[in-house]
Amino acid sequence: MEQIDKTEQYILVAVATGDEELAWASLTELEDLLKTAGAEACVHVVQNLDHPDRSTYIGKGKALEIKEMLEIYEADGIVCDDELSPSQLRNLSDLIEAKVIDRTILILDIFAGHARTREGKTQVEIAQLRYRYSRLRGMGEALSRLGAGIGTRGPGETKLETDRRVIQKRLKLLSDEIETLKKARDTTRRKRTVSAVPTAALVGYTNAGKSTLLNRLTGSDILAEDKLFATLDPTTRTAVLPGGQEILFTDTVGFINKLPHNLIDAFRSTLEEAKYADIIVHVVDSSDEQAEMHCKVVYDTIRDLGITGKPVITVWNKIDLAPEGALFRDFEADASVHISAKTGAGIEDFYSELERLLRESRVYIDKLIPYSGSAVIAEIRKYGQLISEEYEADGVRIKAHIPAALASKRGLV
Ligand SMILES: Nc1nc2c(ncn2[C@@H]2O[C@H](COP(=O)(O)OP(=O)(O)OP(=O)(O)O)[C@@H](O)[C@H]2O)c(=O)[nH]1
Ligand SMILES: [Mg+2]
Repeated sequence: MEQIDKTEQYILVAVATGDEELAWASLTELEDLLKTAGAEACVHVVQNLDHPDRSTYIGKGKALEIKEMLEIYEADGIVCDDELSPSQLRNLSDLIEAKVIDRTILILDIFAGHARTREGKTQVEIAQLRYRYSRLRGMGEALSRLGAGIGTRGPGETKLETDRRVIQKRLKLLSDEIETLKKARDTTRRKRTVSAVPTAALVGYTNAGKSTLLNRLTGSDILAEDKLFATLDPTTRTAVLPGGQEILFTDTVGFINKLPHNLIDAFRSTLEEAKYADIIVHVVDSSDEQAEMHCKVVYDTIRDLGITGKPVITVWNKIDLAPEGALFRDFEADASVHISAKTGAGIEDFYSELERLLRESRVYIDKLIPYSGSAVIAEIRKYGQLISEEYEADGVRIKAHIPAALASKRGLV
């Protein structure tokens, strides 16, 4: 008989420890992730528990129910909406005698499929190998159940390594490579800082419309599509604002609820692009029912990355799709605008708020500060971005970008 290749089918499973609504919404997102990875969901299951079962994630009774459901739906396995511990993964896979995927494997799989640059691919492979390495011992059976689908693909469709010693060697090699790439990235960034052109970083939840906005602002043509994590590698493009100010916009990888820690660590150098920006442009999909939760995730993630103390302009995007009369508020932002990156509506407001914030934010100084002014020097080091410091006979020559408020307070402009 002819073998027909069918799309992998999964049952999606979540444990609700509080708000059940949130657990269902999170499964909807998990289904989007699964589709992006090229598989399909046949049914969603939520179990209410005080906390996930320590040894099997869901309760044993529930697991046996799911085992029956797997037969009825002829599904390939299940996807759990949290990162499972090595023993949860093993025990659950043994109980249901089928493939168990967790949220982390799924996200890593998508990243592997979307990485384009050498840095992106290396970062993903590091995250994947670290995840595998911590789960190899005693996991032979559960791993072999993964077969050849989700969870086994490295960047560029390479097969992921399964031997502990080989993994360790490979991790060392990849980490060295990342160090080299990081140096190159730092150099490029330093060149940018010296040129004194301000930078705005577009950050936001995945699929919010960051790349679409970058394309509109800079007339570029980078990939923007209705997929989660379409962008992995930061892209920087220049633009000139209506008032004549030149500016650099950087598009970055999107965030998601429960972003795997391995991934944050591995992607730190690209995620941190926003750390060196003068302004954060926070893009939100205002047509998404979960917009409020998305905002929270974005603020939590940027705080985790140490990106604080920068002016934030929140862009409520996709206003063409948002429900009429909906109220969008972000109390953490310094400015808020409503736009559609797709139709161009509201872009003028965005420009004028951005120009206002830029004026209020940072200025470039090149000053000789006498040695008696050490307190001022300390302030510049603390609050500004230092480009260079040279010790001369009469004092320290400092080149830096500093907050406009500090510059005027200390008479540096
Ligand atoms: N209707 C409408 N669709 C939009 C708008 N902005 C973006 N989109 C669509 O939303 C989808 C996601 O847009 P992207 O620009 O790829 O989103 P992103 O934030 O870069 O997403 P990732 O790179 O995956 O994190 C695409 O299908 C866009 O066409 C908008 O203002 N209105
Ligand atoms: Mg994008």
